[in-house]
Amino acid sequence: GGRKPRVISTWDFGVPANLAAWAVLAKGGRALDAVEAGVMIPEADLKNHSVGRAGYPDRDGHVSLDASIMDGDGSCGAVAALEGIAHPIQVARRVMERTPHVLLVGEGAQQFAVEQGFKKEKLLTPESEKAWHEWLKTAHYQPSANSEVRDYGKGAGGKDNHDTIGMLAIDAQGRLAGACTTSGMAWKLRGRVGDSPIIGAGLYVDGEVGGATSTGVGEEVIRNAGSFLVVELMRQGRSPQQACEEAVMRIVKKRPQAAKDLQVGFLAINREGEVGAFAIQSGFSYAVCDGAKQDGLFPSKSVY
Ligand code: SD4
Repeated sequence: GGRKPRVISTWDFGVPANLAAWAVLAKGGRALDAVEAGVMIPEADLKNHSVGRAGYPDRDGHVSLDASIMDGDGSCGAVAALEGIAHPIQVARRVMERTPHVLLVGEGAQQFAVEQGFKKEKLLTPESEKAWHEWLKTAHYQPSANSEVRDYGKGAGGKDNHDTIGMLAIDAQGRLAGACTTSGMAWKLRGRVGDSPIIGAGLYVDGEVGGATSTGVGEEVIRNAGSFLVVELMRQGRSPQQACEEAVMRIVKKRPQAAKDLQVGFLAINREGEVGAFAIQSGFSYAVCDGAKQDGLFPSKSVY
């Protein structure tokens, strides 16, 4: 006990998300409640086309959401390819707390959500539908390159970088938790699942060590069990910064040609509250909120 609470999250939209988490932490609340409340902000944001309700759809026009949540004690829950439910992180938490399972997908995840009282609704916004129709004109999908809808060159201070939100928090009692939520890659194949709902890929938390989360091309993160790797490196004594750098370099070394054109970023915190971040491409930013400063936003270091 007796820790200084702190919450960190990916990208510029992490700043308002952190504030919602901070409202929980500042009252002495639980890290798990904080990260859930925090990531619900971008999930609800109609201007955010890569998380939640207003997320861009898959190739066939379905908005399909991925989310995971993990507590420092090893409890975790996730949903993947969930359609028609606006707050996948809440469903992920229900999977964790009210089922013997860790991950529910697709129709089964939706059925569970409805049984739990979540409203089924149409998520595709008029704006997202318009963007999808634009994309259909060429139907060009290049997952390895910086996506047409995400400009990784615009980082901290940039106008419209939109991406997965990954959030990690430590509360006043020293408990750690993390959450990650996304609509995945725009125009993906139907059924495609990224790293965000895969425990150990897009999110991993161990209360004795720290937590990590990722953003970018999920396939690369899954291949390398990214967030688990970051946490294991911290367990072996690396700082969060060193651990994020080593995990990114693992990805780059394995596929150096491909890595030139794609983005992966890691964000990590250890149980002392030290923070690290590293990405392949420049433009990744992360937000830090603690008792000293509530709206900090920092550019991550990167390979390129
Ligand atoms: C995914 N990592 O589904 C997520 C989404 C993301 O840039 O961050 N895209 O692969």
